[in-house]
Amino acid sequence: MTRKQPFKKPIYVTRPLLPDLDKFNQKLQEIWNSQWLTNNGKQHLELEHKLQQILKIPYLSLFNNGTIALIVGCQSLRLSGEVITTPFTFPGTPHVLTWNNIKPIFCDIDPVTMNIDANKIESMITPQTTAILGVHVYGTPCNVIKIQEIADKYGLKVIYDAAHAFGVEINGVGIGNFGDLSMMSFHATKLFHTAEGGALLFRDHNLKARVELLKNFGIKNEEEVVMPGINGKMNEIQAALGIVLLDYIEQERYQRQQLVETYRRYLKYVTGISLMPEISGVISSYQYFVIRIEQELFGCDRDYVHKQLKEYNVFTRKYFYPLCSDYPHYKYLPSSSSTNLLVANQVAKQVLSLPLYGSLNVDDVERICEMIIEIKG
Ligand code: T4K
Repeated sequence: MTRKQPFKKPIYVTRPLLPDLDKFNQKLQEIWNSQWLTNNGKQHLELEHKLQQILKIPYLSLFNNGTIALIVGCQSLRLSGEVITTPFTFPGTPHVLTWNNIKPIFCDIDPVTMNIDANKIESMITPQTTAILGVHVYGTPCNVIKIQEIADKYGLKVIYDAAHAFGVEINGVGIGNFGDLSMMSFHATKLFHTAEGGALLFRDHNLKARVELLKNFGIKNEEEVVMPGINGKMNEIQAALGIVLLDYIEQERYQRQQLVETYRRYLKYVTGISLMPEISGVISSYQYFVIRIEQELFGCDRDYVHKQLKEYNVFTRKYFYPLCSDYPHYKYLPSSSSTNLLVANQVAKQVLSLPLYGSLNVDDVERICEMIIEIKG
């Protein structure tokens, strides 16, 4: 069998959506004319308002990145002590707890959704627990109903890292409406982005004022600083990029959907590969397309496929390996033990995030699938 030809140019796991430069320049001209670059300017207000509508959420507050947004989110709910979370996520998630002087307690994950296993949360609650921090990994929603039931029973807050979940809905309800608040990331690698950026989404009117103070040093007015806030503000150039990109999002989603369908069509019958779950009633963010490779059935392991694909100029990513519970800062926590995290340890060795972005075409994806099948041999 002849080997498939490598791609001429590197194919990355993602590429940022970029607008027509002339359109962005027009926005920049507006900003130049206004001489207003940050601190709740016109672009900021416009983007905030538009996103509220698109994401179907009563309150949304823009930030300079998702991590600062989540740090402020924890502060706004006055979380302390211990927070139960998942080890199968980006480092930002547990680090946010650490920056708030909160101890992360790692709970195992569900073998299908790869999100925090709601059935295992209750056994991890202690008198120090103040909240549950779920992550909608790859945009797949957590078991939001069960998590809320547990939180209500024990008087805990619920906070979601929805970094991957732009535009996700459950039966028509925007994902930000679940829990006390959610964070979205608008990093360049996300479906919708502002180069760097993020937002907090919530329903409680009372939270709005506190979040706004916390993200602007706690400044109430020229003479009063009422709490130790931070600088979490999104600037006008970021916001303008977001506004211009909103016109491109639907096309980008459509293109990604075509690519995801192509991956599914090619890979669903390959022995040893399992695909991300499709959950009825859920609108996807098409943020990532992730496969799981089971070595015994596939014939070689995930690391081998990841390495071999580089030979074809395809740069996949192991989102999320290693587990956060294996980082030096967290590995000595009792909840980090491998016996507590059996599923997470297994999943982290299997996952491979394949290239997914709108400027990729269906032929490219077919070629990537054929390469994976060729590697299997
Ligand atoms: N929670 C979760 C669950 C998250 O996934 C993230 C971020 C956060 C919290 C924190 O939110 P932010 O504070 O970032 O708003 C990337 C992103 O930097 C990170 O935002 C994202 N998650 C994570 C899943 O992916 P890396 O370290 O993999 O990025 P990097 O630089 O290796 O980029 C990946 C690929 O993307 C590159 O191989 C090529 C392409 N790329 C990247 C950039 C930055 C481009 O083509 N152009 C670009 O400008 O973390």
